[in-house]
Amino acid sequence: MSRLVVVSNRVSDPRKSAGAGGLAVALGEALSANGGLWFGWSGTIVEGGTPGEGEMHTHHSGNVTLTTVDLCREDHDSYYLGYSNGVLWPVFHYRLDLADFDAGYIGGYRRVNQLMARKLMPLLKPDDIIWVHDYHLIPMAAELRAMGCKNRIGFFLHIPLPPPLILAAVPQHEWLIRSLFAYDLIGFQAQSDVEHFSSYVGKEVGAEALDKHQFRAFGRKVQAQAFPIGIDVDEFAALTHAKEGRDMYERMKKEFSRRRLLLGVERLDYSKGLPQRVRSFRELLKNYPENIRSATLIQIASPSREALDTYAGLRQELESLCGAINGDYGELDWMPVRYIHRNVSRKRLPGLYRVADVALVTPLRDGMNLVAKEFIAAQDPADPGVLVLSRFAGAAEQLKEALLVNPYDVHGTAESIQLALQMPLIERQRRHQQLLERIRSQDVHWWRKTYLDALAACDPE
Ligand code: ADQ
Repeated sequence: MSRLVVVSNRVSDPRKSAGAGGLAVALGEALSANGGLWFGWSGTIVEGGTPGEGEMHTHHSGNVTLTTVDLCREDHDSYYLGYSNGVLWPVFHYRLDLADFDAGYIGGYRRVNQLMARKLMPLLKPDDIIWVHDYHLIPMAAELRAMGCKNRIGFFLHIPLPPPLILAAVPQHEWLIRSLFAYDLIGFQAQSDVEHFSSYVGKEVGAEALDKHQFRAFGRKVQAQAFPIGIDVDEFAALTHAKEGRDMYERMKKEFSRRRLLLGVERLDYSKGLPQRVRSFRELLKNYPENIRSATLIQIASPSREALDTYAGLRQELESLCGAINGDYGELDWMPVRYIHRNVSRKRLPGLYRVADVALVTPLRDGMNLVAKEFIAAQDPADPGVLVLSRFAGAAEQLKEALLVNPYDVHGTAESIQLALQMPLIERQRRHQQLLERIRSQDVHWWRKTYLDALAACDPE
């Protein structure tokens, strides 16, 4: 059996990752199965270090080797904050208005990918299978190939790929796509991403489409396919019934026995549509005043990328919207919105999902969105809550029995929330059962296996 090498921006110890989230657990499992190497940035920023250089650290966790590389401040700021999160993240989420196209960032992005490839190359064995993750590391395979790497290399993009004319706003768009042709398999979250890839390479590169999924350009053949990521449904259901999940459920259930609970959980990110959601909730209170004093929105938004100005601005906007709604509609003994700018522990989160009558998962754009799937996994099948889901989340391609909304349409979203609050039990049960089947048949284990089987089956070039 070939050894698996996972490359991602951050690395987590599989032995400590129980409860760290499905992805870390699934990758940890794949690595532990035959022994493996997990390679990435250490999380350490060296002040005053030399660009393009970084100390390497290795430790072992069972049969998995964890190897990480430090980054100097200049590299971190241009690679991670600058190009990855200041250019690629906003553009890939269709937010050209928020991108910061500083010409200096690309140098750092290339330098770090080269550094990572240079450090990884001597650690590779000829039959290793390499799986690179996400937008931070798009040119990783091209760098490895330039150093003579002949291994099978796969890539998975966790965020959406935008349509050609949006992608073309990135000054280096051609170079990025050319870099993708150094892989053997490109995994996307959704069919729409594959379509965008196919139309880009057809129009801009003149690639030859060998079939629906295989493209030839730049002297290489690449396979591009959707592998929608899932969650570990059983692990999540177990967490719901474990002590901390149950305690959370019982405490909140007592409080919400006579009130309806609407719930939002995410990183505080502009892709998640938080201001629009709060406005929709306000519209709900205005148009359906029976919800005043009886419905509460709990919005948990954990701190994220606070070094970037766009994120600080979003925080202010959200605080002011929540403050205004509470000021205008709140009573001495009832506040419409509880906004919490913190993480909730993964052990308690399932209990909170289970109490909620309605989950509001309304991103403006999202690769997949795992919160939607976690919410489904945590419901009581006898009395399940309703999922209100943005049609712009990758998850909407699968979760057709959710109430799909256009989050930009504040009025329409408020109408759907009202529908969710009024939905008869029998319809809630029917929708939930179908949603549960969907997240079960394509869970995180299915995702990992299907991807790695497809990578193993690729013809090496
Ligand atoms: P994210 O944008 O981070 O992931 P998501 O898929 O929802 O979004 O995953 C977030 C994870 O963090 C979930 O497991 C959730 O429970 C947890 N989480 C979020 N906010 C939290 C909070 N306040 N407290 C506790 N836990 C919280 C990126 C892409 C997604 C894609 C995933 C996986 O943007 O589209 O689904 O990667 O590929």
